Amino acid sequence: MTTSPLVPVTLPPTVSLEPGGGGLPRLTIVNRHARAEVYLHGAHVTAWRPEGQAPVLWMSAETQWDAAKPIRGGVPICFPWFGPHPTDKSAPSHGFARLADWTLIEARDDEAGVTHLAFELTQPGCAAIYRVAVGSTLTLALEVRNPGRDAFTFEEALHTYFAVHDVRGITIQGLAGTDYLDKVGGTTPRNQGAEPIRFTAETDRVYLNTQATCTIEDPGLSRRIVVRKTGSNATVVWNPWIAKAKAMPDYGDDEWPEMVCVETGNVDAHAVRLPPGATHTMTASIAVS
Ligand code: TA6
Repeated sequence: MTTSPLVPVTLPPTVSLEPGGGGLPRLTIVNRHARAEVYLHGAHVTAWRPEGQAPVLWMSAETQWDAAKPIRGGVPICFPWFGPHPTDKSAPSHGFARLADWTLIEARDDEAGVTHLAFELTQPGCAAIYRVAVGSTLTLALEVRNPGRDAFTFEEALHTYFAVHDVRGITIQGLAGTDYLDKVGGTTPRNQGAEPIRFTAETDRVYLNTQATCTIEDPGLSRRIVVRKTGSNATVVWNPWIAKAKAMPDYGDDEWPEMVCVETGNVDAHAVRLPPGATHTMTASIAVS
């Protein structure tokens, strides 16, 4: 078994550690409810497949498995900013958390057979713990603590890539009537109206003031993916479509119909201001029906 200073805990029999893509350390979880994979690089969940289901998370075949680059697909952790850095153009898109090595600080199975992992990231001025519970539901929780003496403000998102049969055949329910910022070709305020979200072109939307549960209706795979959340006031919905897919080196030109991002976050006007000593927790729970 591979060991790593980033795994200073004893693993239960349901969890193994081995080199994954690019030799990056990967935890594999196999229990009676599901199978999952998590890289220490970015504490990045790259796979989750409940018993009897097709894979729920999408991964690009072109991801670059490089410790200096983000993994394309699964659940990137965007923190402590979302999108481009507000002032530093040299800073990585979506923050440093998904490029950092996180330390596994807990690994255990509960009495219901759900496997619980916790990862820690300590950076100057902030401390984050990311909890992953692998069962017939995948539950993710990002806890950010302010250890300092001054308040600080951050953005965050669990940038989840979901596998779908064909994005042109799905709908997303739950955001009817919700205001959003349309980020395609600028930033335009719009409202979703009564209709569910459908995809006919590049789609990049930040839905605001919403704590709603979103449901991805996927008739092609005869399933619904339900995304519940707490501690989050924004939901981002994204599909790059044709031109953007071609422009990304770690994304296959023909992969865009296979995925949709429904991202649980606090971004833009919903950035979190954390007083000294305080902790903020955001969770996403994903289930298939
Ligand atoms: O969540 C949507 C988005 O902000 C898009 O604008 C696009 O940039 C996407 O994230 C992927 O960003 P990345 O830095 O991972 O290529």
